[in-house]
Amino acid sequence: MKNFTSVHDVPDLPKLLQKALEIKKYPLQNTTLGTHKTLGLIFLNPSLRTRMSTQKAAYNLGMNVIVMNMDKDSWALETREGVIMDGDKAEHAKEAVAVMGEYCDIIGVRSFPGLKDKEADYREEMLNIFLKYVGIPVVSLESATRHPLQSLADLVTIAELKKVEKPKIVLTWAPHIKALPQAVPNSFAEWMLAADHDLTIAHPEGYELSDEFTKGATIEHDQSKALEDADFVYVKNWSSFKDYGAVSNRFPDWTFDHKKHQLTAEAKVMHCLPVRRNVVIADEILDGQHSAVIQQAGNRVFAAQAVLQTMLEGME
Ligand code: AN0
Ligand code: CP
Repeated sequence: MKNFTSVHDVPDLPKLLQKALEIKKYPLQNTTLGTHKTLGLIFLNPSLRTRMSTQKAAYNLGMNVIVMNMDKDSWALETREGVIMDGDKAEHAKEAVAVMGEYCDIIGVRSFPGLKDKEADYREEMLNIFLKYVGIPVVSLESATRHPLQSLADLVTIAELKKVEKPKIVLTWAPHIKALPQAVPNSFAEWMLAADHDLTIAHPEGYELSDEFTKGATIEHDQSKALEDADFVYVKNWSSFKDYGAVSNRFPDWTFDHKKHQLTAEAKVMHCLPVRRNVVIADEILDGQHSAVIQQAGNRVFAAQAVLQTMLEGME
């Protein structure tokens, strides 16, 4: 596995999932695999879980880690080609990225979409600059359109908690006060379908995701109907793909609460976090016995460790 930017980079998905589950049982079996290897974690946007879990995973493999908060601590990066750089951007991403590649053996990058220009975001401008100029393997820490480390952790969590071979998994849109990326739901859909799971996606009309990610899922505009007999409910807000980045209607009645949960088959409730309580998911669910959100965040370590270990094994 040269890079890890989407499920399409994974040569054998069941094998990677098994590896993550095995690492969870024995996390310290390969503490020298990464000796004298450096992982760079480059954040152009905030993070709690991705930052800490990926760092922990690298430490479990004996790697050194350099965390760089580009948005706060570094020069503002230009990404456009051929521009006269007489504005507020001090450095072109081409040089910055190539330089970072000199200091590291594997690099992770988080780069959110601007949510203004659909084509630019879905072209994955920043991620592609890394892929082109860094010269070392790249791990996505959430790009404009995908969050593969999250999705792998979600797959691990479902594998641990499922009671039937093919559980009913529902990804439901929920309200939010801000315009959020489609990366988490895009990626979740893509990974669940690649893993041959039974996926229903519920959202109000106007919040359709790009069908590049959802082909094979059942789409439902009636949230209550979608939730019937669900074994897992993945709650997440996203802004409109069609009317790109817009939050035209907030649909407050889509908040996931106890009443909604009663429609399910005692579903486990998932969310990537951070979650706004009583906007996206009600207190009684997050504080109750059906919430899987902490286990899910815990599994981020083992997802990241499986990915880093696979890359390091490929370098031996
Ligand atoms: C981000 C998102 O929805 O993509 C990060 C989630 C991991 N969420 C927020 O900005 C609240
Ligand atoms: N779920 C997730 O990626 O969280 P952070 O944004 O805190 O890293």
